[in-house]
Amino acid sequence: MPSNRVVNTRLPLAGEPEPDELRGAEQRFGVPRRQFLQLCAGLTAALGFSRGAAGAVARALLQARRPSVIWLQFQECTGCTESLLRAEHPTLEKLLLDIISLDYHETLMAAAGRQAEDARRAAMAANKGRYILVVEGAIPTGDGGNYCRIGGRTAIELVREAAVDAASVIAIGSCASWGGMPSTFPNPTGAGSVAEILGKPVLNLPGCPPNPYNFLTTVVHYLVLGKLPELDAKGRPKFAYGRLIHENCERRAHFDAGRFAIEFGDEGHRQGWCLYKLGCKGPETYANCPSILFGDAGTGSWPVGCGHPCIGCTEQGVGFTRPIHSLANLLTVTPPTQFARPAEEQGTGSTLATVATVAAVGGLAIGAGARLAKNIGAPPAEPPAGGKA
Ligand code: FSX
Ligand code: SF4
Ligand code: F3S
Repeated sequence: MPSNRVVNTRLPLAGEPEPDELRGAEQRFGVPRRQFLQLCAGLTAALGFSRGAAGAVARALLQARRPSVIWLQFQECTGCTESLLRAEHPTLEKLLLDIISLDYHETLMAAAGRQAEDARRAAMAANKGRYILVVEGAIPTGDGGNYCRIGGRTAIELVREAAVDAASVIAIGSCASWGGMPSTFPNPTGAGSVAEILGKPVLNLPGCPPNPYNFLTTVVHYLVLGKLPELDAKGRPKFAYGRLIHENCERRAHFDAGRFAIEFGDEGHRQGWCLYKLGCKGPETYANCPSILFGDAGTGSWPVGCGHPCIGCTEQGVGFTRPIHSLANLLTVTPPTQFARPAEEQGTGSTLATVATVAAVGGLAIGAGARLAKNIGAPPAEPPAGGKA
């Protein structure tokens, strides 16, 4: 008689932690060990490491010394913190808050007033030269910095003081990366970026809000290799901002075939056609939104997937600068060869782990992996009825 016993066919990762350590991971992070290892494989692929490095990533998460993080907030809406806390991927926020030592964070700490000020100073002194400074929000420079004072001191003074003894500085969100929404014309408060105020490059994670998975991946890179990931000319990690949204968008086949939504709610919009003519800035915005999605809410959980044009929130000079419904500049025109054929409809979606695995196995960037995974099993389909634009 055939046995009903479920056989575990998963191949162990090279350098995978011992079963005892993995049991510890279950208790510590509150996720089954298989899910934990899948997440590590996803992080490994997102970082562009070879698949064999997933075991080392898992070990680093379990064994590395938790880096101290001091998180300052200035001119912003707290969306960066909110998006981190609302992350639903197997307890991403739990994992993140467990692998770092969040020693100062105004929104999350219980202390207030003088106690909070003392806590910040104590955290900086105790971790001198070793802490990661994360800054959320722009820094207002107008009127001598008077538009943002905390404990009587300006944001300019506070960020400069905290940066002196920081091992690394991360500007999280578009506000901190390049001024973001507070710097919208005519920028009455003189909102500027962290890099401008410090007068030196920092790691920027733009997005309004930024994707928390990119913050987690940056931290994991730091844990595994002891340094921050490679950056582009705008200080953004290449693993997350190396490709245009337009290159990995599930609606790209419609763009290539000339099928556009012209108005919200029209036939093309309802059919999921390209949003370029509604002002989508995907063709000039570098970010991995279509590949890693938001909130782990499944296929389509990103602005374009929900039917709204990308406003270019990660891109200085695009988001909060150009009118939302003006046409984007097309930085690239011809599609790479791995793109879906124009007649092909999108598939049924994929989990992050599937995407990561496909990307890693195929040796492709995660975005291309996502496209591949989304189209696996989706037969070529006739274009939907209705006129082309
Ligand atoms: Fe808000 Fe953050 Fe936008 Fe800014 O995210 S979501 S206004 S980037 O600094 O809190
Ligand atoms: Fe996607 Fe926007 Fe590019 Fe159209 S223009 S394919 S909706 S990113
Ligand atoms: Fe922002 Fe566009 Fe991504 S609006 S969240 S960069 S899809």
